[in-house]
Amino acid sequence: MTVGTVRLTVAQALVRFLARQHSERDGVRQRLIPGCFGIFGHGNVAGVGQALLQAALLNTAGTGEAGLPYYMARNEQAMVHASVGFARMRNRLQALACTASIGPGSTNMVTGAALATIDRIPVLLLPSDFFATRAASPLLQELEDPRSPDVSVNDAFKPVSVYWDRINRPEQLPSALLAAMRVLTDPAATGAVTLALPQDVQAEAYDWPEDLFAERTWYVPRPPPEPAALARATEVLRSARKPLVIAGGGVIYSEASAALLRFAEATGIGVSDTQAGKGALAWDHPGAVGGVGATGSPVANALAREADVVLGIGTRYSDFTTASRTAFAHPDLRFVNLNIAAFDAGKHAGISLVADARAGLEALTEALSGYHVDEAYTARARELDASWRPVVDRAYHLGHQPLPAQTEVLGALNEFMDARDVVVQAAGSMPGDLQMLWRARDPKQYHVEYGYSCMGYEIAGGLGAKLADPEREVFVLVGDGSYLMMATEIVTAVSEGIKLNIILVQNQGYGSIGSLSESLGSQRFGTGYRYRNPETGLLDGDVLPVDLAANAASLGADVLRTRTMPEFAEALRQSRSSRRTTVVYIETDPLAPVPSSESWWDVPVSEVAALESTRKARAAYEAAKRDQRLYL
Ligand SMILES: Cc1ncc(C[n+]2csc(CCOP(=O)(O)OP(=O)(O)O)c2C)c(N)n1
Ligand SMILES: [Mg+2]
Repeated sequence: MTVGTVRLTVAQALVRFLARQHSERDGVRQRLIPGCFGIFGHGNVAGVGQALLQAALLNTAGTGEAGLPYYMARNEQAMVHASVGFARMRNRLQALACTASIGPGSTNMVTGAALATIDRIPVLLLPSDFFATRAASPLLQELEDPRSPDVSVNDAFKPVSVYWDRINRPEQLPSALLAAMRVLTDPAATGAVTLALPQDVQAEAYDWPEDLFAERTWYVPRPPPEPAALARATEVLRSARKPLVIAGGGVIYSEASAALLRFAEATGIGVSDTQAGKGALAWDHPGAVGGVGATGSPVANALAREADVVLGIGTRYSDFTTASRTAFAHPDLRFVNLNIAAFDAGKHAGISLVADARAGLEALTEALSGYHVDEAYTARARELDASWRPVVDRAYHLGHQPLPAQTEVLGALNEFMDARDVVVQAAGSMPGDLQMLWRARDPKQYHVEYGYSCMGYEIAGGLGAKLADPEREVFVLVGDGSYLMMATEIVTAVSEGIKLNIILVQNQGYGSIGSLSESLGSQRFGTGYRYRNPETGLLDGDVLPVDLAANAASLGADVLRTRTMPEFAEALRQSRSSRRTTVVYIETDPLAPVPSSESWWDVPVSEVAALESTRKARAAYEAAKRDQRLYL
């Protein structure tokens, strides 16, 4: 058989290849890379940029060329966040590509790459690189390392990528592309995949075998647990008197909610959730016990303290989840870890149950047949829950004056949203309040990025989530601090007609870090947005004349300014019924009371200090630290 070739540039071959990749799970096949975000500069405008243009024009002309829709971003970090929001919404079965120019355009993506890798969300990054031939070095924006001309700024992607390659020769492209697709669709290995593309190589032509461009399907597996491991896990779970499930993001990505529900109903074991797992079980299911850990609910945290067996499903056990390893206090505590990644399944000396969350839950439900927690356990969970519900209701309707409390804003939004609407958040005081108080009714309703908790994710991530599921209304909650870091993608949302509801919560600074600082004896130093005060020399002067609502309007959004909770509720209705991206602006009191999670987070306090506030905080720190333990 003679194999034909087709002459294309490296960038044209890349685009043509990406347009023909598909993923498949449970018999559902879809485009794996359905689009590409980008910002052009000299590093990619004539290479990848030309290829994207050519593909778009040939696609429109009906030549049979598969297109790769292009979305122009305003900030490269933001376009990676948007891609993460997209892939998370698509349960990691689809990912977007991101093309950036050489130098700063590319390194702007490093933060997004770290976020994707930490959150285990697939994204394909295509930073541009200096000439492979070095014909014109040093280029504009080229790092010149006197020790090695082979080093480039794109080496900074290595520690934050799950796969990294530089395409210095056209011949290297096919195997790099196949490896990239494999890693993107491997649920145990996925994250940021980086293919650095020297700008001369992007434009270089080559005779590619036609087979490179065959339609390809990448099957996303659902590996079942190994029988012996299942037997070990079952034995430990059967012996449990006070077990607790921790549902992490893996439950949602695996679409295992129905299996989790059957497991919870069959065994009676309480199900707590993490930031990525919230909504895996609807909040009002009798088995749901709320968020666990440093920002969890006192219900889950009481059950966690008493638990003799913890069944973690699809969780990485971050410090927030384990309350910095103080959440669990039973002397004979054991962990069973159901996870697709052996790395996570092995944590806390647990019984490792490496499997897809859904397949693993189905197997566990069957293997545990006949097992049920006793009546005392169920009664305890019910009693805790009954005392917690009115606390949440009160926080939702505090009537705080003169400015409303943030918990009222979250409550009003919770009561307003439909089950299928999506709330997006990432950093500040809101993730904690949300994890404790949010009543999620759908597995895709709660979208809080808390692996990297990256300020600036909110609007960009919301853009990606909306792009992934245009039928759902997306409500982005963003603090004034995060807004100032990255409001850029409002412009992208406006230009693409991607409608977002953005709730801008103004509290004049870093409210979260302010209260953290205060609790650690650092007196809210440097956390408020204030004028420098000549009398104290500190940033504790008057409130600044900054108008973020006017800023949002200047970026093309409709803006609704609200001051009271009734005005806020009315603005939510107006925003929802509008077709345009709308910013609902509200100022809240950063000092308003918030219910306690009855938990702890390890942030070390100075061991010696000239300040009495620090010395007091250190004493409290040392007392709390005594409860920290290794789970062996
Ligand atoms: C990119 C980035 N820089 C710094 C931090 C540390 N940090 C966490 S929350 C926060 C303040 C967030 O301010 P804002 O968005 O106004 O929310 P608030 O705390 O007021 O609720 C900071 C600085 C972070 N998470 N991400
Ligand atoms: Mg703030």
